[in-house]
Amino acid sequence: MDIFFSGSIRGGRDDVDLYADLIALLEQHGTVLTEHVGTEDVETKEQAAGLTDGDIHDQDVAWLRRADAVVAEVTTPSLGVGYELGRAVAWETPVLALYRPDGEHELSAMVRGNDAVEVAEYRTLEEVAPVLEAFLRRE
Ligand code: 6IA
Repeated sequence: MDIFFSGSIRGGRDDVDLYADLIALLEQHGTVLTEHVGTEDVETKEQAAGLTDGDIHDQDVAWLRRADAVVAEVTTPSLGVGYELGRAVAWETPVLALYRPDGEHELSAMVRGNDAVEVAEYRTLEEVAPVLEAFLRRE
């Protein structure tokens, strides 16, 4: 199973270590196409590799199209994550949005109010592991 993990980059990197932990959990269930989202210095690395914003957009949309399931961490609001969720929903790719209610941002109604998006609230990694397993087992 190809899994697209979506998490904030330019929206803010406060949760990058959590993204890495979530990606490690997801790798137990399939191939994560977007491991770089959990890499601390993704921006520096990609700048060094000479990737333009156009390259990044085109590559990400291609991975998103290929994915069997999308898992997004949506606690840190991100335009890119919201865009990816919208495209995944339009393609009818199953989407799980993980949200920590203790954060400083209320979850967008465009995510929580979307029947095509499964929203799971959680506080700890231990809590989220069975949620991931149940979601991916269904897909
Ligand atoms: O708006 P955001 O940057 O927070 O959007 C984050 C989402 O867009 C992630 O889920 C990624 O799939 C995608 N994305 C945004 N920026 C990048 C990126 N590098 N590399 C890969 N995926 C990205 C930006 C670094 C640049 C300075 C070279």
